[in-house]
Amino acid sequence: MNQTIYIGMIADIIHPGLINIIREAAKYGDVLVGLLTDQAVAEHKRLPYMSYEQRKEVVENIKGVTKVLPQEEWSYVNNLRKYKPNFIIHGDDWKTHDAKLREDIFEVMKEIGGEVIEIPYTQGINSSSLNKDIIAIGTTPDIRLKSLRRLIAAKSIVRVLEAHSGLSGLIIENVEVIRNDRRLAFDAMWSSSLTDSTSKGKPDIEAVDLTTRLQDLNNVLECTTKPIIFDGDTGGKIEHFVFTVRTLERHGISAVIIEDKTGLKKNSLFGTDVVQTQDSIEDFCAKIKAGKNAQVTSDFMIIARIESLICGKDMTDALERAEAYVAAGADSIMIHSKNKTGEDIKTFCLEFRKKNTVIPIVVVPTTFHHITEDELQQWGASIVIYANHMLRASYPAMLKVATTILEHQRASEADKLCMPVKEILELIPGTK
Ligand code: SPV
Ligand code: MG
Repeated sequence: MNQTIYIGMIADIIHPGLINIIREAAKYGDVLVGLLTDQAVAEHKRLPYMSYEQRKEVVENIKGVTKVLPQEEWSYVNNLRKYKPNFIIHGDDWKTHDAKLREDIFEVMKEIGGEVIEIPYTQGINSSSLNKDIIAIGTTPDIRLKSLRRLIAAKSIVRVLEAHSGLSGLIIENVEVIRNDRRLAFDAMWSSSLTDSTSKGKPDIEAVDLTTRLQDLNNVLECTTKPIIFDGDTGGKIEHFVFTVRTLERHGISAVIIEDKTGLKKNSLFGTDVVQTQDSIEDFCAKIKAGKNAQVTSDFMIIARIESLICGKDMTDALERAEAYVAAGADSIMIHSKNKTGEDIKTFCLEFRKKNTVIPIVVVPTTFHHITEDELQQWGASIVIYANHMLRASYPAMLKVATTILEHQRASEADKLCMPVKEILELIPGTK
């Protein structure tokens, strides 16, 4: 039997550095490529541009590659133990930015009696810098639309933040934090009826029509690549909703959430302080079905939002509706509440999960904000939406600056509250 040599890679972008590693590897024996799955990548980097199957097809056809195997985790360790290659090869750049990974691999190769080959890193080109270029290249409606389902499949919980403008979208696109060697970033954006209406000085009562909301959403689409979940309010009349679905799909929006209310919609966070009329199960199911029949792609998602706990109904009603909406074809359900403890959401999730282990649950912890993502995920939630925070953060900041200018009748004191002019000038690439 030939000697085997293992290479771990994502292979979203094939560049001369990768080809060089494969060429070098082939000198040692049969080349086994451990191709990282979406799941393996998701907690550390952006999802690859291409799906696993597409990347596999590319790598299988590269000269020198003997076999492509899935690597399900970021760490190579399990695959090395499983396939016991005689060698593993890696560029020597991991000494600086992947020291822990390098250390683990040396240990496990020693354990299985294999050898680590390090080759000089190909200067001037690597996947991370090319990744930045991919963002600059942008995306297509089709790729963006599909990416929400891929994220749900790949991640333990999909993290979504509200965007109401190109600028707020840009922050969501780019902001990241490194914690325990993991890259934390937002996965997707929420186009909120509350913040879309409020930023136009209008109440959240479906007074801002779809065409107007799409104008602002278009600004977000122009400068971002991450998927978008659209707050479709009640979905309106069934006859109108089918057009909404197609319009959103055409724009590359991944999902619409519609809530089971009827008549004049008021924001859910008013709870029972205002009149909120819940739709009948039958009529809302008809709306879900009509939407599902109208969509063109199989990737677009219609998410049914249950307002029982907002409208003063009980858990049994919420669970009964969840089952009915899923039976009507909803791809996911959102359960909403304004209770501050989160206990009702927890009960709902745990009960729903007893019967249904696959349908993604969306939660919006605006009032129960002390609950962590880990906890939500343990309850069975799949998507967490921070639904209004970008607008809520900007309003007090703007108000403070406006008040400070008035108080001092000059801008000097307010200047300290603002970002430096140089920074705002350079914020948007291509400004100079
Ligand atoms: C929104 O963001 O518009 C929502 C969530 O629908 S909530 O405001 O909590 O109703
Ligand atoms: Mg809303």
